[in-house]
Amino acid sequence: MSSLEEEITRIEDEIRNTSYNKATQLHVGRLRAKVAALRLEREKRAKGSGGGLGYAVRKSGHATVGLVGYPSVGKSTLLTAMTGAASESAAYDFTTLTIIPGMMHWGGAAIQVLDMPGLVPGAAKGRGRGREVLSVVRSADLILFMIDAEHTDFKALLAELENAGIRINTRPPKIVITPGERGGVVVTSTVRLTHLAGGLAVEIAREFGMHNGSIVLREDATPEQLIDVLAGNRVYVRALLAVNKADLLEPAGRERLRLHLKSFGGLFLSARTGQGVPELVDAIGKALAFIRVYLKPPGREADLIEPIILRKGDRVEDLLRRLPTELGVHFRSAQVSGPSARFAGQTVGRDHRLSDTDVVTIVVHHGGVRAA
Ligand SMILES: Nc1nc2c(ncn2[C@@H]2O[C@H](COP(=O)(O)OP(=O)(O)OP(=O)(O)O)[C@@H](O)[C@H]2O)c(=O)[nH]1
Ligand SMILES: [Mg+2]
Repeated sequence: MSSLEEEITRIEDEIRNTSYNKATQLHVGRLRAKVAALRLEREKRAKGSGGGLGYAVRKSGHATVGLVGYPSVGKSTLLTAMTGAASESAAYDFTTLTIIPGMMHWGGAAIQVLDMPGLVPGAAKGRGRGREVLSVVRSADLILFMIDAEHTDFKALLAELENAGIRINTRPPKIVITPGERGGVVVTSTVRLTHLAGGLAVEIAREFGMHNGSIVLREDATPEQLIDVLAGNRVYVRALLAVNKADLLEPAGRERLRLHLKSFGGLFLSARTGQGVPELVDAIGKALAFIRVYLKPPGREADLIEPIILRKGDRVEDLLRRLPTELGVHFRSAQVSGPSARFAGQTVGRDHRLSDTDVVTIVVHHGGVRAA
């Protein structure tokens, strides 16, 4: 083990063994910042040595879902059940050694599903093909966690992703950091701080090499949240949980699992018999929050038959990416009618956020008005 790894483990142990209360708050916060800074260093080194090389997976379709779970929970069996793609399944661990893509369809959207090697504790530190798997997970639009009655330690899976900078079902913290040249670190907040009071924010910033500048907190953020913003390479991904092999579960076992999973919920299914699979596909489609946008060539009727599929929160620029490149290059404005427009035919720019069932006309420079 490298000394960097030893140092990380030592501090992680110390955090675990320190009871968290008012008196230790500052100390623990400092330790958390230190270990986060060291993890960042570890990532940099792994990349530098070529160790962080991801699998080459070409994203395709309207969104990508990553299957994440311990070995042998049935990820490959589910990929085949949902998409028809062949991915070997077998009754031993680590059957899948690379990323296997499949494609499924939901309400007009094509959804790419990625089957992956099983994840094991220590993945973030490079165990198994952990680092490669995690780099693919980072780029997914939705994570589907999968467990079964024999592999229920869902928290440990979450912790692996946490350690790799992946944040599940949460939004980015409302913190704005602006580095400066002099004057020290100035912390201001729009709310009363209960977790980062007493100079802790400044100390954490220092661990990340920030000695001057401003930190503006627009919520009562925790040390972890501040660390996330300072570290800067976090991704925020939605996730669903599937409990596989329901065909093997007695009602009592199912109830125990349901209690164990508590707030996270979880869809019970059997990848082998197909029971619960259509419901899962539906839940995935809904969670991906697709929207349909219709194009209207100028002076003509809108094509209300074939929508362009986008995601909730997408803007005109995301629509342009789906259209012939010349429209993006010569783009002047867009005219929008529908839920996102204040009035029919509103003229908007590239950063206008679109809504489901909007009708859009693209207006380009030179040659007058034309549309896709
Ligand atoms: N009873 C039952 N067995 C299942 C189900 N789904 C998968 N299995 C079995 O579980 C074993 C492992 O399935 P895989 O699909 O290879 O699991 P995996 O998660 O892809 O495993 P790795 O690739 O090794 O990570 C196989 O023997 C499957 O037939 C299910 O819904 N019910
Ligand atoms: Mg597999």
